[in-house]
Amino acid sequence: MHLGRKTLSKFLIENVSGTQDGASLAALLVDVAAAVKAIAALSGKGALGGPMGSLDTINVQGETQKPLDVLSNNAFINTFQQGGLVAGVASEELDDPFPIKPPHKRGPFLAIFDPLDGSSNIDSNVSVGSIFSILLAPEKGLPETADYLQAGTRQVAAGYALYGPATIMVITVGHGTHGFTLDREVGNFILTNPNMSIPEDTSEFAINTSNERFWEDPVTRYVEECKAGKTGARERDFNMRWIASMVAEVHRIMMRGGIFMYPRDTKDMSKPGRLRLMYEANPMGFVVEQAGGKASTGRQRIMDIEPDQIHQRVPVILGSKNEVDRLVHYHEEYDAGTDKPYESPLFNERGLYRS
Ligand code: AFP
Repeated sequence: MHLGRKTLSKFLIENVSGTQDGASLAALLVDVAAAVKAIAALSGKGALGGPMGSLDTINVQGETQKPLDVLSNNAFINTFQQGGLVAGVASEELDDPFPIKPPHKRGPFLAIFDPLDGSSNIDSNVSVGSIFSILLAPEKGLPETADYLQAGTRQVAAGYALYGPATIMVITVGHGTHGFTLDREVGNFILTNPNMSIPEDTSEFAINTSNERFWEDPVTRYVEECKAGKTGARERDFNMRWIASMVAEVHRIMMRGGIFMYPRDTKDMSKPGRLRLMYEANPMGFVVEQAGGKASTGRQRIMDIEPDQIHQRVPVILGSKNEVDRLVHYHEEYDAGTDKPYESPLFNERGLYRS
């Protein structure tokens, strides 16, 4: 039991609910936490909760849905519909956003979410998560798709939940990033990580190297330099991680630093990136920046992008400030034609195969 420690509700009352809009936002974040608790309970049952595997349905992304994708989506939608604090919702699992209609009450916000990120990991019992972004709704009428297409800088709140050994919820309303751990016995989120801070430097990178042949030169240069470790330009060894669950990668970076990359690649020229701007890159960008990190496409700050589609994809490079800056600089050099071609340490002055 954690009597005396600060619950999420107490934190929100003290830090968010100072104004009328703030009180509504605080109440909305309590609703988000309720959906997260429901999903934590569902995902925690594993195969005991019902069939695993895949459904016959395919979402708008062209991905086969899992039962837990659908249940998690329903958990968010039902919570938002009953809560009366949002005017509309958009989800990774829905083709189009939909407005809240009577008999349900509409509120002043728009909620955009990825109900279950990393769901390819469910069957192997690896951590998955939820990501959410909150925007202001138009003051009058039913929200239309165009109303959701706001740059990340206009988010009023964002965060994620990680369903790992413990369920963690990390949120920002623009005054730092704060982490809460679910006390399962009591059902409360407890403030365990106030004012999270991402170390500026790191020796850990995360990227799916199976895509290496499709990367642009600046990314290849950066990753090769990390892999060369002490024998290369960086003169220190790096470690690599890849979970294939963005929430788990971002949470690791929040806790100990690192850089996460899902860069632009040429694997599928119709997609300028793998990750989705509105419910992955923007909310994670907000959370990371509020913890002192950076989030970029390599050529532009993520949160400055003016969206043109609800399911828009973007390249994502985020995490420890100095490493993100370095990779952005490599993009600048590449675009200006001033970068040096990458030289494998195996063949350089000190390498095994000196020419
Ligand atoms: P889903 O939301 O469809 O589960 O996708 C998760 C994700 O977009 C992100 O969490 C991971 O970083 C990425 O997929 C991993 O994908 P790879 O299979 O390309 O490594």
